[in-house]
Amino acid sequence: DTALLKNKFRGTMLGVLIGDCLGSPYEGLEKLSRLKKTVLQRKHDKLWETKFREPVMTYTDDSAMTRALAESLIEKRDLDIVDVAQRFAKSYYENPDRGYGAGTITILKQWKEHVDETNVKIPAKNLFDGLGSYGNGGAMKIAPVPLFAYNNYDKLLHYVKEVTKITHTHELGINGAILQAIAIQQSLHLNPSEELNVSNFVDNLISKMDKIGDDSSQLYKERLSIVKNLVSEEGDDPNEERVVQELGNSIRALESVPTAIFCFLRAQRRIRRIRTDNPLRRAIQYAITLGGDTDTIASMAGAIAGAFYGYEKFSIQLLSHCEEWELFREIGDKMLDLAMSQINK
Ligand code: R7I
Ligand code: MG
Ligand code: MG
Repeated sequence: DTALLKNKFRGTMLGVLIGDCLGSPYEGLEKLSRLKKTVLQRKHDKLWETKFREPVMTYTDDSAMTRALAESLIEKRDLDIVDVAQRFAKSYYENPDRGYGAGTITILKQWKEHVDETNVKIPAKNLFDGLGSYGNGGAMKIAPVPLFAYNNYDKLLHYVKEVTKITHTHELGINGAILQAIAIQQSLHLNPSEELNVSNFVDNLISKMDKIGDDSSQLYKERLSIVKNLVSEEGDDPNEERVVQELGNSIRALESVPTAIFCFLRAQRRIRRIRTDNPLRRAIQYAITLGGDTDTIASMAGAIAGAFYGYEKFSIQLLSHCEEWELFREIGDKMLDLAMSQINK
């Protein structure tokens, strides 16, 4: 069904953008107090439901790098990591104040003068005493890859690794990007008018991480079992303290990708003090209440939720408050054309 797929591709790109724009004012804060949750609720009521004139909410590195990766895929009609690196560096120098991670900045600066096949992979390898970064920067920008390879799991794995390694070579950083990409791919294939089978969703992720079979994928598997336990808890008040303690809310991939998946899954049903019938909004708003790396966790949860529910769950009022939202929607459309041309090849 092309109409549904078009919706889902748009929803994925816009989920990245909206989660990032809404989450970034809270980045680095503690999990929100009850009072702050009420303030957040009112602010989001206004943003999602009313039209008003206000400076547009700007996006951060998460959306900037996602956009650059998508535009490279669309232009080159395949993954060309040198072109991707050039675009990452270009968009960094156009606006260096989007909150990039320190390690990523080091890489972008080394690419400034010239990038080619011989030096594209070197800066990432040298980071953190040669261990490479385990930050969530690989996962935060991966959404275009599950769109590109939406029907092909092996291709997804291969492309995620190829593109992630130019910035994140630590196994935890790469597997975090793989997990986020698989979660988006799974969402793209599900029918949003049917109730989501939450435990199937997690079990599929667990078995795919299991097949990867290295040490760090085991750590992700453990986190995913925690996700499953937390999601199955009854009541409408998921204890944020425990969620943060057991899953994390940090800039590390291991402490944020499973958390984002949890936010998406838990938002299938009511959450106390988040008053909305819209589960996509609930996922993003809940991610923000956890504090920590809010732009990235809300953006990753937004991408998974957007891939599941599609474009229609975003209100036009909200979209119109976000920088370049029309461009992100258009990128979704172009990614769909590209993905289709790949399948028919
Ligand atoms: O992963 P990265 O691009 O950062 C993404 C985050 C998101 O939250 C964005 O919204 C933005 O705020 O930044 O950037 P990296 O610099 O690769 O990783 C992020 C941080 O994780 C680093 O600056 C380090 O503080 C830490 N880190 C490590 N510390 C020690 N040893 C990552 N890898 C290591 C490591 O191996
Ligand atoms: Mg950011
Ligand atoms: Mg962040």
